[in-house]
Amino acid sequence: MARHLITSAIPYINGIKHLGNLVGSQLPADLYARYLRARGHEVMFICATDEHGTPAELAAAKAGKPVADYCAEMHAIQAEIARGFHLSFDHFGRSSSPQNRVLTQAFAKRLAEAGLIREVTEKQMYSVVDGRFLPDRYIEGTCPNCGFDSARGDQCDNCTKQLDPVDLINPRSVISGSTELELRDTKHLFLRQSELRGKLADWIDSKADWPILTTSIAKKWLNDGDGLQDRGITRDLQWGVPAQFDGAPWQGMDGKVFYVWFDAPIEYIAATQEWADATGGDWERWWRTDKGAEDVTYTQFMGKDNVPFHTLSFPATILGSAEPWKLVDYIKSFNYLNYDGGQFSTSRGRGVFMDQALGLLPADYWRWWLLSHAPESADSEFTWENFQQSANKDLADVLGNLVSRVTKFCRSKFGEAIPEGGHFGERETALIADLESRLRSYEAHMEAMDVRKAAIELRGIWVAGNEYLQAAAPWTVVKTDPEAAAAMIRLALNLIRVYAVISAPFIPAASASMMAGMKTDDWSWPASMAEALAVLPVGHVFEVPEVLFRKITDEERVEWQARFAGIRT
Ligand code: B3M
Ligand code: ZN
Repeated sequence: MARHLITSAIPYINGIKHLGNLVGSQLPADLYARYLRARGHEVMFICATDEHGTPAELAAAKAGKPVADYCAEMHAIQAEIARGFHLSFDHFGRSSSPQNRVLTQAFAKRLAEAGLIREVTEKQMYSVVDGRFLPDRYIEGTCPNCGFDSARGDQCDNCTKQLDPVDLINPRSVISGSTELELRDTKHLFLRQSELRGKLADWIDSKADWPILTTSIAKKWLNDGDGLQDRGITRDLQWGVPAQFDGAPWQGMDGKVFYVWFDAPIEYIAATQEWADATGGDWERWWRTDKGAEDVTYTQFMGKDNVPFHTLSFPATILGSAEPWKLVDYIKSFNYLNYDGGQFSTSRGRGVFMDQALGLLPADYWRWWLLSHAPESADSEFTWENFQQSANKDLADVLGNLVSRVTKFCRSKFGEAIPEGGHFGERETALIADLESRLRSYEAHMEAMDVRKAAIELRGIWVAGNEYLQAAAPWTVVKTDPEAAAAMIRLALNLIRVYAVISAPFIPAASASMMAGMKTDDWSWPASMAEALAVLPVGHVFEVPEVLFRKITDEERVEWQARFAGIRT
């Protein structure tokens, strides 16, 4: 059995994420982690909140709270919602942890010793009234590209153009609204990423098996973008990892912190240290190739906008340190999920956010729809019609119906135990052979992280069971040949356990209900279908489970569509 390190991109702390964020990193990472655990592998699944930078400071100010308090509260909320979605993190850390502070400073020191950090004095916007520099989102003004009057210092929300604070027309401070701004000199640390171009190119070239989406973005930035320009890794902010060297401020860096994108990926490692400190576990065997991590397979999950940071910047930190850290082996990236004819919008509250989704329906409905429509080869779109149709058909009509029909029929004709008598005929043999080959194909898709293909195959496995029952018709056969009907039902009851086991990565709560109904905790993955379909022996007691999936009504669909169209209150 192998060891797998899995990380999901760590969500920003400033607010609750929408379903598009969820399907782009945390949810597929959870699917993969659950699958690998079910196959007997040792898994370390890490996520965290990304707590530094201007978004956190500004959101805290808006909420009227000290930023540390704000982050602690939001972390607890995000952790609770993650539990609601059954995200099976081994640890959900915080980038503001003491572990991350120490590690981030240690990386900076190593990079400085390797000659990869230079000091740059540059001009930045300074607010006289606020008595401070205004990095990134602390400044707003008119977009030079589209004329939008509330463009932020780092990006225009209207036309999405990346901006520099000095590009803005009529700039003003977000803190005070003051326009009394001037350009002042400020000193920053720059990471000399360009020095690492050769190493990064060789490393990326060696990853022939990466998805096209990942490789194309990596190569674009490596070759013709400005992705490898030396990059400022400090900011004039208070909240963050202080730009210190051996516990003392770097000369001239007093009161400055590392840029949020410098410390955020380091948190993958630091969060594993947080886990180790909390549990007594060993983090080094996951991350240090001199301490056993050379046997680890490391997979990262993220949306496409995060790919440059994970294929260039973070590897530059790791490679530049010249220390034996584990580098990522495989990067699974995702396109965007759109919402009902437009985009999800956090600022305008357009679309369904994670907390709201759980208020409407249990997590498994969302997990199934999102994963079976994951934006892998292209952007995909959430529509309420599609969601209703897919939940009602796949979950209620196909899977849920099979479970309830089989268990209820058995209860009424044979009682609540696996019935004896009869034997399998041609139809059963054919079903078992069909399921066997479908299962092997499902496994192959899961191993390749082809999420949609895996969902299609799983649905095919559910459908095959239904079609078998339809054709075998034990409810008719029982009238003339009860022994033959008993054999069919014995097979079908065992099929419920098999479905629970193999479906759990997608729909863990429903799977747990199915297992509880079958009164078994034998979660062993089917090595062969013939054996797996005989695990529950004659006489094994079960009970009819509660309805697994209810249907979404047309009234609900219409009401929800209106409710989530815009402006979140
Ligand atoms: N927080 C951006 C995002 O949530 C950022 C990811 C960090 S991964 C180290 O999309
Ligand atoms: Zn614009």
